[in-house]
Amino acid sequence: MLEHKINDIKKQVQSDVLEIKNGAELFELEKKYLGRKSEFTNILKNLKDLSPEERKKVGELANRTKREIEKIIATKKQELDGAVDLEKERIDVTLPGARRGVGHLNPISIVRNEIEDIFTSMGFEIADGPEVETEFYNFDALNIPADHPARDMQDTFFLKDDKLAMRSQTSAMQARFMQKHKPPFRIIAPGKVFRNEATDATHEHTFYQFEALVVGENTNVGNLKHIAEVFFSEFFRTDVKVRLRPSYFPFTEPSFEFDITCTMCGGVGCKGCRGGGWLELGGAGMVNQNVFTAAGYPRNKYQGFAWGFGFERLAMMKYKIDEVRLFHGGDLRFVKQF
Ligand code: FA5
Repeated sequence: MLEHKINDIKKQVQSDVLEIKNGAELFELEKKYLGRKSEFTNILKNLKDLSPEERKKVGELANRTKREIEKIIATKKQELDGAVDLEKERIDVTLPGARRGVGHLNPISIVRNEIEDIFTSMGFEIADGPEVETEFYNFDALNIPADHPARDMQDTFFLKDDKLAMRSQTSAMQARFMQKHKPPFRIIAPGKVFRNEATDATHEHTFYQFEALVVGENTNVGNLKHIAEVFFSEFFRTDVKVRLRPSYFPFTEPSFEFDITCTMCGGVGCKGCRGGGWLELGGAGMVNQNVFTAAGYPRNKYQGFAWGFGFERLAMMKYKIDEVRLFHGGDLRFVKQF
């Protein structure tokens, strides 16, 4: 009688377990058949009331069956665990891969990296300075008189405290660097500058310049021209000649407008250079002695040259871009072309 019951329970477990779909259901099944209040536990508890022979027989069967039921449950548990893992790890190798968006350098950064590479290969150091600048470094130390129009609100972004301004040229780095270093040295100072001007295809209010500053006891215009020709030939990967035209900047004496042979026609004359064969690039000159004295150097002991060029204009020439506002416009269709 009891033996039948035990065998029935086992059969019941065998058939019930087939319906189990998850751990919670399996837990319930285990409780039902082996739990404290289960029929099976009850049988085991009452074994003591049987005669010794019967107790031995039924006891053996009950214990064996209990182990078997435990095994059925353990096997099911393994199966369920395995199934969960498989589900988690399932991959459909035929699906197209998830494309990761890769960042892109803005052409300004590309140009900046290239400029820095060329100059460091020529033994230049790279100097960095603040974008919020004092009037002293942006104007006074550069020999720019108090009544110079560049100091007007229309040209320069002054901050609330009007002794501070967003620097309007990287030349502001000249006195900063000189105060802390003794010649000879050669540096470039690349960075962002700001001007309060109406924008058009060739003018931005925020743009990048790089200053070159070379100071020694005998540095001369020939050095300026040579270094510039080496740099521009490397940068444009073509033989570039430099032309200096007289100009005026308060912080250089003499001062020059700086032209290079047209990179599109090599100087013969084309549409890009309006037939002239030359492209205007920026300002340059020999450092004015007043700048040296403002930085704490003795007058007439040193001489040096400086120039300031715009990154955007260089990038425009290199990549034949005809609109400066594209660089900071945030249009991915533009940036992704580089
Ligand atoms: C200067 O800023 C002088 N500091 C350059 C200099 C340095 C002269 C050292 C002598 C010695 P200028 O204002 O011309 O000069 O600007 C230099 C270059 O910056 C220009 O040739 C041009 O390439 C770029 N630039 C000027 N204004 C803008 C603008 N609004 N948008 C884009 N690029 C500009």
